[in-house]
Amino acid sequence: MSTTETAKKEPQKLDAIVFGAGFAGLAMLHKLQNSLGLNARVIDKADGVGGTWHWNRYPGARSDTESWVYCYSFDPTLYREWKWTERYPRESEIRAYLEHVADRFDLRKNIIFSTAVLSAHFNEKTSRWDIETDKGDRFSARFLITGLGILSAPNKPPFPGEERFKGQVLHTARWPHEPIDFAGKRVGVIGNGSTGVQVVSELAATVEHLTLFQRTPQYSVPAQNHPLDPQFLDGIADSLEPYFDRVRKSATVFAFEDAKVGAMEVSAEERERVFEKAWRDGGGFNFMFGTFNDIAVNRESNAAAADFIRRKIAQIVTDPAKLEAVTPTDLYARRPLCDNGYYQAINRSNVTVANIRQNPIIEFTEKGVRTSAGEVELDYVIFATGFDAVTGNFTRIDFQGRNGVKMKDHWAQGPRAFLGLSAAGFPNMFSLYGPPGPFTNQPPAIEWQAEWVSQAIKYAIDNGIETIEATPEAEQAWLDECKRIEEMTLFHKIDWWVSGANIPGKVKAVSFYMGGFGEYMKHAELCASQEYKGYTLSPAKARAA
Ligand code: NA7
Repeated sequence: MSTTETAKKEPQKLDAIVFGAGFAGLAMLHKLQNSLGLNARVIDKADGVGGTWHWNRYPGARSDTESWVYCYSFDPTLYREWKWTERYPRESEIRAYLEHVADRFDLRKNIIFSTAVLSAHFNEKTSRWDIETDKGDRFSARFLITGLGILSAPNKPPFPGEERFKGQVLHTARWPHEPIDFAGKRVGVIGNGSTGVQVVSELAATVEHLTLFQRTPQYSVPAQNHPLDPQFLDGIADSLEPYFDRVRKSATVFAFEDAKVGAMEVSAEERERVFEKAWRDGGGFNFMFGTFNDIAVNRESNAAAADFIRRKIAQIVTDPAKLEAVTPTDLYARRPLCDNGYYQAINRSNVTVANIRQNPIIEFTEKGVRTSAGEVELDYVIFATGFDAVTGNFTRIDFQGRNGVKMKDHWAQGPRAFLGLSAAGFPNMFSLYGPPGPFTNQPPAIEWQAEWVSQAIKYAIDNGIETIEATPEAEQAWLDECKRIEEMTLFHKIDWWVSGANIPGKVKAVSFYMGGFGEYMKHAELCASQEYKGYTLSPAKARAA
């Protein structure tokens, strides 16, 4: 044993350890601590709760899911006492909600903040997880649950010369806690996904000039945000269980009802009426999944939706050059966006769209950014370039399962895990909203998974099971099922973060189960009801033998 090893702290023994203090980590800790009475800890590198919402504090940041379903439903009193103020909650309101949850369920005492997990190794001698942090803390935990988030490891593409830029460079997913006054400033925004669209919509009216560096134009529909009547929330609280049961049985776990007919099954007039209504009702997922049931799978239906949105953009953006720049022409098959006045912001005279597909960014200069069309002088450059999504946070921690197999090697050809929860060879480890798992509004799906995992843990404890571990066959069959379904969708035809294509060199992979959450729950319930079919359950005596 080396001197460094002898100097290490003694590991703290835990029943369970959870990585991440966002929606997943808090729900899981509540179950472990308050329902199962286990000795559990959460570790998070942030200095507060919130997960991705701890970091994403950029101007305009908010969820584009309705607040009343962007929350937990497991406790009727919690649901009734928390009054969301707007249809779509701002980042600060989501954080305040999660802080409230942490206090209400007395979770903080078991959360270790400002600490990054370096490694988590499965120890075959003890059948426990050995964890080390950047603070030198060590833990030995029987169960390991990750709530790492699929959209939290920032992607910041490198451009030459950034160090010589005299202005300030910011990334939306690592936004400073102090407010920044952009009044009178020249601001460049790189990226126009959900984040870039929010930043541009919020900042355009404040700044002196905004330049959007856009590579691929996107389809966005109005969010139609509005204040909420507390009585409306009380109405949902009155029938919480059936309401959330319906929400969870829908494909994407949003508040709207799934569409029942295909776009080509109705007349052109009816199609127009449905799209027009959805445009007025607001919401990106509503537009894609609440109008017709085949926008994401049928090219003709997809083209009809795309054509409708393009016509709407043309009614808002009056400058022909800008209109051409922001009008998408490809499939409407990325994550559906919605906005609070994005195209109106684009239309402003103090906003320029730099087409960096045509004229790529060459470098940062002292004064700004140089594209092949020339130099743009700027005070701030905001990277809204998204995330090393889905697997980013898994590959940044040194996870090692049985036989020292590293997660990043196990996932070299893309993520694989039974039900998105359990990778084969990684016993007693569960990943909430891990890949390949459901493609949904997350909080109600996450809390359902947290309950499922807590039941699996209880089952293991009650039945003297030392390790519960997905079989390679179940893992492969699940991946095949995810692939089969994804290949039926148009999402599969697009290069974006869902397939890993936004990160140069990353293997294109199947990251989600796109069969809808209702079907997902059936798979997971069947597994549990058949004594965790798809898992190998090893009793304690097997190890002793
Ligand atoms: P997204 O959706 O991945 O969008 C990132 C944007 O940044 C997108 O417009 C990209 O253009 C652009 N981008 C990425 N890399 C580059 C480089 N190297 N050069 C120029 N432009 C680049 O991230 P968001 O944060 O907006 O949203 C991610 C999810 O978070 C969202 O779906 C919500 O669920 C929350 P591209 O389209 O690749 O041409």
